[in-house]
Amino acid sequence: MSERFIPTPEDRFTFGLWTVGWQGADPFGTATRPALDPVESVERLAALGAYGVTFHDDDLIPFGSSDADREAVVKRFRAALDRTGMKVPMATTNLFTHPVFKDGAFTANDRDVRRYALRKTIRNIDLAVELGATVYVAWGGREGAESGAAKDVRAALDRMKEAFDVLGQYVTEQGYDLRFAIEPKPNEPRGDILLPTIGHALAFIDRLERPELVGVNPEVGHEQMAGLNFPHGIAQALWAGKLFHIDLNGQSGIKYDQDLRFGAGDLRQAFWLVDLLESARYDGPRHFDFKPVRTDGSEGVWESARNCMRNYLILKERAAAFRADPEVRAALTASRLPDLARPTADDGLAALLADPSAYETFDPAAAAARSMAFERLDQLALEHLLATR
Ligand SMILES: [Mn+2]
Repeated sequence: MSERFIPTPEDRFTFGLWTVGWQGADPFGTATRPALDPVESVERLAALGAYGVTFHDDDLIPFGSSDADREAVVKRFRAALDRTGMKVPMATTNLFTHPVFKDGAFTANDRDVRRYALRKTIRNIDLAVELGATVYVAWGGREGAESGAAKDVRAALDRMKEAFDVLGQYVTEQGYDLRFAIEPKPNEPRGDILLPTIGHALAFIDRLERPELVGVNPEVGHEQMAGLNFPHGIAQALWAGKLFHIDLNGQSGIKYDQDLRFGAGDLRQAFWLVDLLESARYDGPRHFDFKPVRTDGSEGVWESARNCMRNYLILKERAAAFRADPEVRAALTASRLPDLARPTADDGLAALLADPSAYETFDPAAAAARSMAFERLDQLALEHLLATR
């Protein structure tokens, strides 16, 4: 492959330990690859040009470890970070693997489980902050139900709010520089999951005691599983000032959560996503949450990690070429994009009501006859994406 599109830490690419560490176990088959040492993941990803790693508590410290074992693991992990210069910008809690979380964590019907989930989260928040994380992701994969009466959704949302209020109080009292990012997902593993989309999460955040501490961590495949346009969702999260983190991967349509490498699946949505993140000067980590295909061995794991970053950089170059093309600029003007950026009633309500051209003499038939010229614009984008321009 060419020497172009080689990532460096300045690109701020990060990977979850659980991504490259996925052994290939799925609901129908057992692992196809051996377990990976988190220290090896740090070293291999650093060598590939990544900026950092992220983790669930149990990715790093096996569930049920003694305090002494925990300390030893953290010491060894921290040494690998120091040696490689890798950062930990984000961490999260595993509130889904152990059977204790079979009915959820923050919204489990069982109060003891909810209290345990809060303590488990707080314990890992302390470690996350120690390792330098400023974002704490909350994916409530088990918060949901398979049947109607099993979950009182309004009560569950009260408990979800209570959890984020308590966690917000904790980080505030500790003086931590840490914000939370809710990761929406419509289903899987639960039949239906609470806060299923970016929009649901944004509306929920507004009801919290400390909404400024909570944003979203949208994942490409999760929104696409709901048939939604991911770049549109990200645009709204940016518009709301709530894009605290992002999970990049690939998904082919409405089906199970595929977690393909970034750039696989819906390539056009990936193009518009990179165009949006770069145009908006999103300055957070570009975090990959994907699964290396279970058909491949260990070398395939590192190849797919490299390709996630490579595909982002290729799309970044393609999007920049699209935006810089004079013909594209003319086409954007022909499609009236500059006009959309202009306020509609900046002359005020009174002037709007007194303006005959806004209604009395407005010619709807003439306006309806104006072509928007979107076809040409989209073909230019496609040709830039395919590198034919
Ligand atoms: Mn996923």
